Amino acid sequence: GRLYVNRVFHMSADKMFELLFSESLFIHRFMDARKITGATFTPWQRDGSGSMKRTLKYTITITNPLVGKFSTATEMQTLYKDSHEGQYYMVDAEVYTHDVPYHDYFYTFNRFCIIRNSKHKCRLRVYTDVKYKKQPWGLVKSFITKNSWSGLEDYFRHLEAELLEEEVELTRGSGDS
Ligand code: YK8
Repeated sequence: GRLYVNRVFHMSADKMFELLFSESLFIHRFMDARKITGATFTPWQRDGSGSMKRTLKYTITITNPLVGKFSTATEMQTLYKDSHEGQYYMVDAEVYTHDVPYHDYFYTFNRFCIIRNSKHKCRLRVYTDVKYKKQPWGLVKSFITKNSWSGLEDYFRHLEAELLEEEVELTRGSGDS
């Protein structure tokens, strides 16, 4: 896998969790900017193991010329029970893109770790991996992997940039350090 984001942000761990994992204005604006439409979110619900789960469905707009312009997607998120409010959050997201070529072979696994640094600082780490449900032919596999990495890199670079913008908004005039 790859580590796409690994940086300290000038906001609390709670704030970061709220921005990314509630139906925040931030995430709605980010989805608009990525042309991710028709998003539905189930509420966070506790499962048998004590973790929390929710499911997102949306339609993504794809810029890769090899692929159709749109795909529906399902994202299943798990917030681990050993996450401690205010201190540490770990969320795994499995993303299935239903309408791209070879969609029945792979999905994307994203792991988000939000770690409290101090009252007004946290570290965000995003690790992503392309996972295979069945083994495709070697050439197909490298094709899928290569095209997934480029799309993911673009997405997480943009997410990081938008979080940095948000950080500026949040710290403006607050005087915290
Ligand atoms: C989520 C991974 C692959 C897919 C795409 C498919 C190429 C098909 C390969 C062929 C278009 C928001 C991606 C990047 C679409 C976007 C997905 C996003 C960024 C040519 C064989 C959508 C995170 C996420 C996970 C997986 C990404 C897809 O929050 O290349």
